Amino acid sequence: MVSELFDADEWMPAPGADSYTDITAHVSHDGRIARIAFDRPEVRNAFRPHTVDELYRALDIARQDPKIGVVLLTGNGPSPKDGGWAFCSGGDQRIRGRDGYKYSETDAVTDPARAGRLHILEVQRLIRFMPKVVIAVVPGWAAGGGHSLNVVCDLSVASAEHGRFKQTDADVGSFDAGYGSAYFARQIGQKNAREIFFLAEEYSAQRAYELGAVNRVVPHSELEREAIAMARVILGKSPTAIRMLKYAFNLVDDGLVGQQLFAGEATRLAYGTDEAVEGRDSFLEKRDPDWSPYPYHY
Ligand code: S0N
Repeated sequence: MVSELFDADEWMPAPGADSYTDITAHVSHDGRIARIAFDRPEVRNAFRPHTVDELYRALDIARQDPKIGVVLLTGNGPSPKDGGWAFCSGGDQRIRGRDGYKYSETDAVTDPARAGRLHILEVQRLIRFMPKVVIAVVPGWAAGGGHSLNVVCDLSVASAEHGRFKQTDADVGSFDAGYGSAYFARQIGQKNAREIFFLAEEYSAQRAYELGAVNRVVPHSELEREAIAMARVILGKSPTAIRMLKYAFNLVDDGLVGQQLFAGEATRLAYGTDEAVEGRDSFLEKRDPDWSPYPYHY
């Protein structure tokens, strides 16, 4: 069983799924939705570097698949130990060293090639920059780096019964000073974000909804169905409009990188115009371009 909430009729294994040990990856039968899940429920879906490598790979496969329009990011459960549910509890504290994380529990020492490599941040950027909607599907705890992943996803839906949130970074001396905190403050306001980080108190899915940290709170048994329904609505929209809107929402907070992503899409759209074709053809035909059909104002 993948997860108690997993509906086997909805999904088939994603490309490369067989090779994963710390996550599961599926696509819907029509190939349009990806479901990527942390699969370490016995540690509240904490991630080790190996987990992050797999997660990055699965997300990047989804990013490059032209049919996939929506990605669901979730955590499998419940824990076989105590029945607890988690989205993700952040970095695996058992293998954290002074200069980074050991690759896995069996590593004798921290791998110097990976030491200090905060590569969950690369996953955050991939979610943020991919031209598709990523929905956090939160069946239980979102804590530490898992809390930050919820922040960075485009939309979030949480379990009413088990969805719980806590930003433990200051408790364990490991802080996300990027999207996880500063962008979070943009989402829910400075005072609220500072309270969540400085006091590190647990808060409920309902409170997360009231703060604007999740979009919907639904009965636990409905969680994945609701996420799929949201994805299906989004898939009914124009892919170009969704992509431009995502990059427009990002732009103001992402500085020149945000502008670069938005501009890249604008350039791609411009390539499709007769005007741009005239520019290319005039060069290839070694003649002056004729811009006369193209007005300075529409
Ligand atoms: C999630 C919490 C609140 C759940 O509490 P609950 O329900 O009482 O369960 P527990 O009994 O505490 O946990 C059940 C079992 O799971 C283990 N476990 C839970 N979380 C982790 C974890 N993160 N790492 C390792 N093990 C974990 C428990 O130990 C327990 O195991 P057993 O049954 O054997 O006793 C609660 O569990 C909790 O507070 N967890 C820790 C949350 C936390 O502090 N996470 C780390 C925060 N920091 C980060 O995530 C940084 C991440 C990161 O990598 C990063 C991000 C941004 C920038 C840089 C970095 C970087 O690389 O450093």
